[in-house]
Amino acid sequence: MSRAAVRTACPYCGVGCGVAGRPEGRALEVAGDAAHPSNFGRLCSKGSALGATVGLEGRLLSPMIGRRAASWDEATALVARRFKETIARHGQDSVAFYVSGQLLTEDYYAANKLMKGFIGSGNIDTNSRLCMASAVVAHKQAFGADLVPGCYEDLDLADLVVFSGHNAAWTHPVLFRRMEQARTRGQRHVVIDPRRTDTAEVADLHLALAPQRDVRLWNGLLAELDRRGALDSAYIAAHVAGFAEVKAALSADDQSPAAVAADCGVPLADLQQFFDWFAQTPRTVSLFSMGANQSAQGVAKGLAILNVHLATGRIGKPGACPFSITGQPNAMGGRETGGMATTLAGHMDFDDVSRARVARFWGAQNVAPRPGLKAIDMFDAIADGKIKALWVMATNPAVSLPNADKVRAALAACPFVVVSDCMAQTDTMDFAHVKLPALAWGEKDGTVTNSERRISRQRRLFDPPGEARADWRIIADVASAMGWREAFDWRSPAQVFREWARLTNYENQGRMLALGPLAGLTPQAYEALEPVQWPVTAAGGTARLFEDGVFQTADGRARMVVTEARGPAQATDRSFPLALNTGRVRDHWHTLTRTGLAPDLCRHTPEPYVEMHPADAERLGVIDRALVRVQTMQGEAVTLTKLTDRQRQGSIFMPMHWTQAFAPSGRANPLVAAAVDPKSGQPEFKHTPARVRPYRETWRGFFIARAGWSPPAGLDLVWRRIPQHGCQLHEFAGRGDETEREALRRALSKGARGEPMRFEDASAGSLREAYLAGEALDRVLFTATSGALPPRDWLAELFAKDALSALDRTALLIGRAPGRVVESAPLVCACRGVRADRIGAAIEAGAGSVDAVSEATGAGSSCGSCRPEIVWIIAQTQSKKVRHAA
Ligand SMILES: Nc1nc2c(c(=O)[nH]1)N[C@H]1C(S)=C(S)[C@@H](COP(=O)(O)OP(=O)(O)OC[C@H]3O[C@@H](n4cnc5c(=O)[nH]c(N)nc54)[C@H](O)[C@@H]3O)O[C@H]1N2
Ligand SMILES: Nc1nc2c(c(=O)[nH]1)N[C@H]1C(S)=C(S)[C@@H](COP(=O)(O)OP(=O)(O)OC[C@H]3O[C@@H](n4cnc5c(=O)[nH]c(N)nc54)[C@H](O)[C@@H]3O)O[C@H]1N2
Ligand code: SF4
Ligand SMILES: [Mo]
Repeated sequence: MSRAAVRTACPYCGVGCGVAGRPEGRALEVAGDAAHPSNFGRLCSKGSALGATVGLEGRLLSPMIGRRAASWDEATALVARRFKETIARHGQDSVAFYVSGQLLTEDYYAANKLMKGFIGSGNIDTNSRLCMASAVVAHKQAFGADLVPGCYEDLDLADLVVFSGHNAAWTHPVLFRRMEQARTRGQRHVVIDPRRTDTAEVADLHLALAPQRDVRLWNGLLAELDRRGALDSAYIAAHVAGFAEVKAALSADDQSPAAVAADCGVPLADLQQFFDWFAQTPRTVSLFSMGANQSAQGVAKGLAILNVHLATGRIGKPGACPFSITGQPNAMGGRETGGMATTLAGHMDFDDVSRARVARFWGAQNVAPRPGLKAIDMFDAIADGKIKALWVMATNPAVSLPNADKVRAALAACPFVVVSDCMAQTDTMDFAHVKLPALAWGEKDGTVTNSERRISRQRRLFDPPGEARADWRIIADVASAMGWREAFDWRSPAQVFREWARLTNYENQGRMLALGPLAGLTPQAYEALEPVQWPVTAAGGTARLFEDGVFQTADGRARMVVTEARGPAQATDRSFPLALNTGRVRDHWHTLTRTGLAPDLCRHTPEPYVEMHPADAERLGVIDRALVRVQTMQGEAVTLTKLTDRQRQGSIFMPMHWTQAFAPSGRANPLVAAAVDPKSGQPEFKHTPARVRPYRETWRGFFIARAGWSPPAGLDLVWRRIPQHGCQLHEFAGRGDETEREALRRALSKGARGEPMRFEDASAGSLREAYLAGEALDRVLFTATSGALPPRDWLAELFAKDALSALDRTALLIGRAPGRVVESAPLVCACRGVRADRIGAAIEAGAGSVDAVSEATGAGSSCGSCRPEIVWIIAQTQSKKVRHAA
């Protein structure tokens, strides 16, 4: 390979892997960057598939006003005018920005400066409110600022890693692989998660706690460590305040292991095992993620973990720290620059001293006097008509906020909505009055900060397509048009970055967030910037914070804070007896705008589903892979069941990813209650009382066409779209009669040329229709009221043929594949394309370990994300054998 690789950073998760990209036209070959300290050359399935997502299909390439394309000058002027008019008429708090951890630091800095510095309102909040807000508040209370103590090296060095509500095997796969390596020298893993996730499957111990019992568990651990004399009293005496109060408060509850185990719904022996390991292992890292943060007691969950680490002195030492892991590639950058409504900028708050300092630095007369509205309140204010102009950047709130149909109604009612996105159509774009085309990953240039405070460069691989522009520039142009040209007169991301870095150093008496010498980067040095962890000093970056036991509080001591153990915000009851939990799947990213472009990433989990325990299913009379209604106080979804004993009885789980564009009835968030943590404003995505009922469709069917399609409104249909190579599969089901199916058939045939090949069997209630474009297959529709439908894979493959053979045509008409084709087994290894059946065959043939399966099939030999699933398949196969033998 002669082309030089461009070193950049992955746009997905907060691990922040380095990517070496070799562009050729719009095509891209990617490999892990062997020199990047986050991943040392590894990539997970999503990172490896980046090449499949950089095409221009579906991109927004020109500004749009309403339905017409507009020039940048016109669109910028309109946005500036409408924001100014709204502010003039209704005050500066009548406008808002809702931004995202998928913006670059430069974009974030620009957006925050415009809103908090010049418009003079605090109303800029980020989707990190849904993600990191609880951890941020916990850090501020305990350490005096939003500081993440540890680094990835601590995960290599730890002897015990505790995962609290963190499915690392799927959500931070490359980091998980690093820890798997550490296990070969004896590192132990304990997973605290109501579900037996892939992370739990391969752990040394899984505590399948009852939902929302984490505070009880961690408080119980603290009490037990105290009883055993396992706390570090010297560390507490020297560096911690608040221990006595916390200890006194603990005695309000029965902290005996038996009582804690009973309240948490875990076996006493397992809890004791966890306590033993924790007590015995100085080098312990406690990772916490969405199972902790996304809770109405998210701050308390974080604090309960920090309390234990402070009381044991396990912080600021190699292999020992509490570690809040970030989700998005630049969640951290937003927390630094002031993307959250609750901080001003650069870890400064709204006190008079900080406001005056930031005003001096920006040369701004009108710095926001107080925090703005947090995301949930912001959308409530939009619904109430208090916010009348909204600018959404790099996030898809119509899908990702709780109570999503209420959010959609708010967006629909908002007098002026601007959306900056790379894609022409998203669920949120549908509500935009002005659409602004943003550069996507591979086109934009700037910096991101990962979970371990490491700043990496995202570099440009492609020329900007169409009229798309960098987000920072779009913001700066609007700011200039609003009359603040001087303050936003940047020419390059390097210039924005330098200004941001200078702000971190500005009148800095003790803010640990400081970029030091980076404030003087030349354009060349910015271009060549190597990954570096803040705080940055003349000596370079800093891997670990608090090594000297000094925190960013007035007296330098960390604070232990009393945390009260409560249950879920909304308890289950007789009407809604099940606890609905939501989260992620391995190969999809959020609202599918990117991973939905890569058919190979759609194969591991092609469709939305609700996971439930077989015993719950039996009681409800539902079977595996049946359509059910999932209902909550907020809304209803119709989706397929997935029965598994990895789910706790009484709990169900839905993935968050599906959207109006992919599966309207499979969306999770119209169901989710918007109960928030009172301090952080973060919603309890992990717990909504729900019930499940059979759907009882009267017919099913599917439609395959070259392009994606959505049915006309008014039909009582359940459908989902599953991208394939070269075509799109749409699965349907409905409860209507003949007339409804006929209406659907007519809608689907619209625009088709020629006469269809058609077969109808009224007695069996089945219909098959195929349209050809020339000799090639153009679209097919199959429906049936009873009996099986043919394998979709066979039909999808026909779309790859330029011309159908006579045999293909006959097969189409009789509705059966020539020869014996079975529906293919689920894909396990996305990188090597290995399905479950081949893995099963290898195990049958004697492969008894992941390595042996990997040797035999290739599965798990590339990114390794599927290795926990292979372990699970081996266990399943072996337990089946034991059952047969018995
Ligand atoms: N594949 C993939 N990876 C991603 C993303 C993606 O979309 N796809 N998104 C990224 C982003 S933005 C984020 S924030 C991270 C999130 O990464 P994670 O936090 O690992 O992901 P989630 O699946 O949201 O939730 C984690 C776990 O919390 C558990 N949980 C639910 N309730 C409780 C509880 O009461 N207590 C405890 N202890 N656990 C509970 C859930 O069962 C779930 O397994 O992933 C990042 N990485
Ligand atoms: N039920 C449930 N809901 C959840 C969660 C959960 O666990 N359960 N998790 C929550 C969490 S942790 C998160 S982080 C959110 C994520 O939710 P979102 O932020 O809404 O999800 P994304 O799909 O990542 O949306 C990013 C959008 O930005 C666009 N985009 C990508 N790059 C750029 C860019 O450079 N510039 C611009 N202008 N646009 C860009 C993409 O096309 C896409 O439309 O979801 C939250 N919602
Ligand atoms: S773990 Fe995967 S998604 Fe996360 S940064 Fe690395 S390659 Fe990207
Ligand atoms: Mo997130």
